[in-house]
Amino acid sequence: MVGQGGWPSSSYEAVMKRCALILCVTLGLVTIARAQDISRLEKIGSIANFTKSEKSVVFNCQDNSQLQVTVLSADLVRVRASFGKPIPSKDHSWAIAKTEWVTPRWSLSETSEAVLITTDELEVLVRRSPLLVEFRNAKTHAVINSDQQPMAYDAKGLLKEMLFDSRGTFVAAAKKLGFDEHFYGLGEKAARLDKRRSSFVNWNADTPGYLEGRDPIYQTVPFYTGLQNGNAYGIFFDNSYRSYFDFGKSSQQRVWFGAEGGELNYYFLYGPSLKKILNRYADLTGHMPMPPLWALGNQQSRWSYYPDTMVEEVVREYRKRDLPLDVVHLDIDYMQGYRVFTWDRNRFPDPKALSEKLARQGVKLITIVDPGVKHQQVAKSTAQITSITPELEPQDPRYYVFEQGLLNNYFQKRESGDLFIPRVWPGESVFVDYTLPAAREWWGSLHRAYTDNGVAGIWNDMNEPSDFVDQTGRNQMDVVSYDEGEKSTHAKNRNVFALLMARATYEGLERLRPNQRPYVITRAAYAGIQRYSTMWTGDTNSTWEALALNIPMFTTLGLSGEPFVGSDVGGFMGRGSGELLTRAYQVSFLAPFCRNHKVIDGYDQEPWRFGKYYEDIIRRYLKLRYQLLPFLYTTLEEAHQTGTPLFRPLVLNYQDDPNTYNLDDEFMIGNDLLVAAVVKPDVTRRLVYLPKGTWYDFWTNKKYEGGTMFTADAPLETVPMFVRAGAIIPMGPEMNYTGEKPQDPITFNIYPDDQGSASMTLYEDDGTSPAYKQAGFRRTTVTVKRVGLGYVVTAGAPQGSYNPGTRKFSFVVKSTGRARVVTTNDSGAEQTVRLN
Ligand code: MIG
Repeated sequence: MVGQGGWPSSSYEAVMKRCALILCVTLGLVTIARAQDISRLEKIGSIANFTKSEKSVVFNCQDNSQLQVTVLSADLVRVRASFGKPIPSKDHSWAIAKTEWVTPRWSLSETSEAVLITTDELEVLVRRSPLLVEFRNAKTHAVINSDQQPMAYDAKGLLKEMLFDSRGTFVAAAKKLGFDEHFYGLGEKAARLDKRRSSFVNWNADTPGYLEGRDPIYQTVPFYTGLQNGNAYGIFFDNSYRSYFDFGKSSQQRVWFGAEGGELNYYFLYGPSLKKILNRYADLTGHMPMPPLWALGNQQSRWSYYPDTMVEEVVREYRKRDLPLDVVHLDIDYMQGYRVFTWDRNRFPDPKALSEKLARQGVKLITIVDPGVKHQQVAKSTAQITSITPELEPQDPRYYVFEQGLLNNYFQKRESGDLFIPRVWPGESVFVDYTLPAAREWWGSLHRAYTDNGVAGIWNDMNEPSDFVDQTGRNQMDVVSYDEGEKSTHAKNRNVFALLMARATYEGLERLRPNQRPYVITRAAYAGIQRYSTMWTGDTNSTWEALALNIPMFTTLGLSGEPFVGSDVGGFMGRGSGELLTRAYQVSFLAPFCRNHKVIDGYDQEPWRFGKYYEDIIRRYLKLRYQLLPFLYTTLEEAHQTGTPLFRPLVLNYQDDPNTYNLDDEFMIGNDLLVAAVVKPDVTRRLVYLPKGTWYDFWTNKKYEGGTMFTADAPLETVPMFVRAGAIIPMGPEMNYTGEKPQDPITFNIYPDDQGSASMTLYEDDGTSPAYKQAGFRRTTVTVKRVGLGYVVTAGAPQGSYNPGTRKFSFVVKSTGRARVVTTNDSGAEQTVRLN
């Protein structure tokens, strides 16, 4: 079988791998090697004078460069430089959610050597000659981060050959590398957790079958945190051009970052805690809205399930086998000739009836939507063009999406004025200029083709944007985007394409269904994506190496402001096995996005496909996920509020503990649940590290003293899991889909600490509507104290206007096995329970 777009689908993998290799060699290696020596670049001039305004200080340099330092909050300062010319008046970023800050108290002082800007938390010392910026703790005056050389730019065009667009000017900043400094973040990277001694490029790229070390891959999040001696800071280099980060790889002395154009524009965030930085970063680039509760349900996908009866069959199988399922995904073959916003009526004669049938079984539909709009001959008359006709018959010579977009000038063009015509799944295609507000609105509204048919969420793929003609993006360099009137080219806009497409999608779903929370999944992204979309890690391999990468990738995404992440469970490309699939579920059953997905020509990979032995174990973990929903949802809401992700590296909870700094095969959910997953074959035991404190084995309730390593049993049936003493883990009934049953009873599993105390605050809301934004939630704080030989449990008066009604709370003290069930009252009064 030969697929569309010229890809023989039977050898999809082979073709993609060969492309990947060529791309790596010709682009990656050559360009990175040349970029390494940034000390050759022209440095910013010394300070001639400066002016102070309400929020900023503008430094005028002897070479006509300008540096602006703006105080946004006591722990957030923006640094913006322009070389050889004044800072432009246009100041816009698609990533930034908050531009109006209440300026905190700050002061300025100067000496002959330097100018000092002081807030309650930070000191920014700007040395006059040479111009060097240094950040210090305002209280201790300890240096947190300082320039290793003055900010620089490529005045002489030394790096011209390296640039994707030779009209750009390379800009860079260099920081001193701490002897024991560790680095986290940068979004989606096929790399270990601690980025020290490695370097990266950001340029959104379609990279099927990527291996560890492949760089760049799909997303760009130019935000990292540095951690030294328990002190953390963050740097968000908000520049969407192709960018570079080097954490002490090319030099023992410095960390540097730079970009192939645009401004040297970064935000400095001071902790000292990582959680505080993530909170501030979420304020700056946007908090993740609450996704619908069902998005935490188990999801199943395949390239591709069709026709409709096949989709029903998959769901029937799930139900027959008593396996939980909330969502089925439709990949590209549901469309009529890969035309987005159409249905293939032979395969899906009545999508609405299908979604209704599935809904009766508690299952939702998600459809894939690619950016490529089929380039199709325009009709003679424009009479019908503006009417919405989502159904397209196979013989229909017209395609409403192409015609409307063309008529309204929404498609990307080259500088010559010609339409830009990439080749993707529909063959010759066009892309929308999502920087145009009207085009975004139009694109969003097109989703009626799905919402009218009961589709619950949208999956955005190929949005790097991928082009089969040339995956590097070089063929797109002269594509112009409106970009707020700037008419800028691909060099600036590639990395924000997916962000804007996701935004159009999210806002469209919000308009089409105002009472439901939108749900979007994306492959590519730029910083700020969390405002609109959740994400998955693209085309992974069904290998142990790829599974091992899941953990540092999920935790790194969490440390980069993207809390809702996941990976194709079992891996996308290649063969896989029952053991691999089972171990993959033991990682992903606690990931926010838990979706099994498989390439077109791979082995079937649904949970039962490798036999009953594996299926039974997988069932146990999926059931446990559903029981843990009250805990997961509470932790998800914390991510929404504070920017602290659910799926955490240990360092996020224990940043003073050096044992956690490069721990790649353990993770935590929230503050309380630690998982020592198995990501190697044939394992029955593994070494586990528990941070200082007391821990309980989740399965046996056996107590452990942390701060040490030990060997834990880890047969295929049992992934080692531990609960922090002092925690309470709320669990609901077993379910096969969210909402199948009310959360009744809720069992509060109590793990007392050494003083006999424990506490937690349960978060609940209706799970679907935006009412949570207006206090439509319920928070119930449960506290436990040891009194004499027993325990006293207090369930505080709930806060918020959401009322789930009367139900049962069950309290179980895990250390003693004592338990009691009470019926809650509706009235909102505090309740006290004794466990003697
Ligand atoms: O060129 O839609 O990452 O999940 O199944 C491949 C087909 C396009 C790539 C996605 C994958 C999806 C596949 N897509």
